[in-house]
Amino acid sequence: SSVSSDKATQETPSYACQRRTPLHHHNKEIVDALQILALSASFQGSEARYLGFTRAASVLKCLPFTLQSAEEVKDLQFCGGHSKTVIQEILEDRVCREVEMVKNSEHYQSMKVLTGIFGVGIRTADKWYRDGIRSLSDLNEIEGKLTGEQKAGLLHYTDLQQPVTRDEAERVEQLVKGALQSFVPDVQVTMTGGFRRGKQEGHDVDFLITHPNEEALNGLLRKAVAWLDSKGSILYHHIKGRSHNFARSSTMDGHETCYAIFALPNACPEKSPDAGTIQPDLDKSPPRNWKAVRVDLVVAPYSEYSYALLGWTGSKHFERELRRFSLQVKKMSLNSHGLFDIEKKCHYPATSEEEIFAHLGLLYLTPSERNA
Ligand code: TTP
Ligand code: MN
Ligand code: MN
Ligand code: MN
Repeated sequence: SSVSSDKATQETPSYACQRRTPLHHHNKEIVDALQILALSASFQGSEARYLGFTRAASVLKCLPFTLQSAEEVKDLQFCGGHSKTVIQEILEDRVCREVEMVKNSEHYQSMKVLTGIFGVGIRTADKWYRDGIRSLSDLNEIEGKLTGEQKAGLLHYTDLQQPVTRDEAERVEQLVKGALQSFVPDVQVTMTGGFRRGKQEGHDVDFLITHPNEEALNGLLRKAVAWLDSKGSILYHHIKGRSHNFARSSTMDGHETCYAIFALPNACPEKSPDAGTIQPDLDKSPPRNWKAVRVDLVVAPYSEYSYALLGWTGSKHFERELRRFSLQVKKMSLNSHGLFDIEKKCHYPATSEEEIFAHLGLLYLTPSERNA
């Protein structure tokens, strides 16, 4: 009967792709706590608990007000009992004991460090943990067993832990465009991922590359990456070729993709008033004039471009919900190549993201409303 409980009982559509999820919201403290529990669940291999906490966090991101009393939590939709208990505890005590325990646990802390290495997933990290590995220095003992990707990840760990700023992302974009355009002047390059959703920083920079003439894309990624490599701009890369049997699975992505670590040159310093002053060089080692930055480059044929754009803009939870909605509600299989109607046995071509939302009977959401 109170105003606040009316707010909480407002209809929330059940799939995250049916609601607008802004980047900034009103319940950061609680969302952060639920996301720690989600991450911890995924570290323990519990997909169901990961989803439960992730869904609850995602619902709170859309609430148009800050939760204030435990009473308001009762009517929250799509929040499981466990999540509700966590939320109520935070509202009453400012902290949740379970979250504090997770944050202090050796498994969570080690898994966070180990999965933070480029090329290390949860399975690898957990296997290492069971072998007694706890920290980066422990990895020196098994250096010979690391993949090339993991060695590069370890070597550039400190840089890659630093968030990539929007300014840095734009300088990466100039590098990438320059390389691609030297081979195909009118190639289309779009920054996707978190930056397209409006984030001011990210863990990497994602790009989608296309051209109306599919021939122009043949071998382009390899040539552009080799060109950047020859200029010293690339610290590590591996290219996954285009796979042609992607249609079998809705979660597999078959686009040609380059996973890279760039050596991004520092921004030119602004001329300061004392630019001419001679500074004594006390430190003999020359300052490093670059930063290691993770970059993903994806090539999509023009006919699949809109699906690839939708699929690589994220967020990860938004993508997951979009595919779940397609399958469960529409009986359609969605991936970053296209949309297949399972009952009518037909594909739906699309020339824009708007068209894809329309095919699914969904209200169009701009990239900045997809921060689920
Ligand atoms: P990420 O770069 O991992 O995440 P992000 O850009 O949202 O956030 P961050 O700032 O941490 O970088 O992934 C970007 C999107 O690409 C995300 O929605 C998942 C999607 N994607 C893959 O990562 N791999 C794939 O094979 C496909 C099809 C999509
Ligand atoms: Mn990204
Ligand atoms: Mn990623
Ligand atoms: Mn990425």
